[in-house]
Amino acid sequence: MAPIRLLLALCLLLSGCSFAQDIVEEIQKLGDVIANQKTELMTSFEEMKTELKNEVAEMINGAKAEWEALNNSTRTDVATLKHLLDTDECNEMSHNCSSDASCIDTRVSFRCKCKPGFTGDGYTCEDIDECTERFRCGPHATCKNTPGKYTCSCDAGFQGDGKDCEDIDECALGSHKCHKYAVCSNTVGSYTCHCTLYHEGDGINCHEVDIASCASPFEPVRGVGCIHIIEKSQSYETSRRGCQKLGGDLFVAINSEHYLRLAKHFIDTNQASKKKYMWVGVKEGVWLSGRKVAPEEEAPRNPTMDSGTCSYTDGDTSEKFLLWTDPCSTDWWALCEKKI
Ligand SMILES: [Ca+2]
Ligand SMILES: [Ca+2]
Repeated sequence: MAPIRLLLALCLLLSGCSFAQDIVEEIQKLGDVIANQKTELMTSFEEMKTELKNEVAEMINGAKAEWEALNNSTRTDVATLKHLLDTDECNEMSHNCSSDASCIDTRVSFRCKCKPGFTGDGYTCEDIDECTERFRCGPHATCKNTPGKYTCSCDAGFQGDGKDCEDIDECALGSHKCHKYAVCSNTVGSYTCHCTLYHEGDGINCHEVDIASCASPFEPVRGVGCIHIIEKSQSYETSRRGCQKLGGDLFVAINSEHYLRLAKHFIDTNQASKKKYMWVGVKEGVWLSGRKVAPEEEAPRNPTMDSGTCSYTDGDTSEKFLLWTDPCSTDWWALCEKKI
């Protein structure tokens, strides 16, 4: 490149010609391209060399075997050669290749080649432990070495083919082991359980705790919380404001069990027999906590939670406590709760 730079320097000195600089830049670019191609060629050359070395090694082994076969033969006439030429050691199973190798018949003998997944000279083949190499399996998967192969299986808490493993949402699938009075939260690779309000424990086992007292006019309901009913027919929003004025809000179920627990209380205390409808904390199919109404919480004949609808409890059911919907402007009583 030095003579070109000299030429450029001279050219600039004499006439300030810019085209010479362009030429130098082009030549430099060309130099870079050639350097890259050289690197690529060297890489493929190295690969070819390794492949060729292996092939040659196999051929030498084969030739050695042929040589030994000839030397070991007790006969020295034409019939010997003919016999050797006609014999297919691979088919006759008279070869001594490894059981993990393929036998290849040659003119006077045979050669052995380790099967894919094995390494060696063909007479002795060892399994390749693919699991020692990184990235054989995907993230969140475990590699297991097997003879000639390997397997990838997703770790516990994940599902997939071993290359792509996705977290299992145990809470959505219902495959969790949370207690019925616990809330399940999905995590990557696992999940957690937390006992619901007025229950305590490790989430797998939850037991009820006593509610000592509630601020008036709220009353304690075991396993549910502090509850109060406003016995005045008003719209959803007005009912909610009524609960809030008392320091609480419309009742929000943490899960279906929590809800059924309150229903049982209403049946036990004859509240259900009053056949009064009460607004609860559900608007357009979503509890005020943000939880969507579960299918088992919806009344079977009124399952639509359309826009502009709010939910009330049908206190007159004898076994189930289900949500019904009405336009939010309808006037019903209010079922309030106050967090302790
Ligand atoms: Ca293997
Ligand atoms: Ca999970």
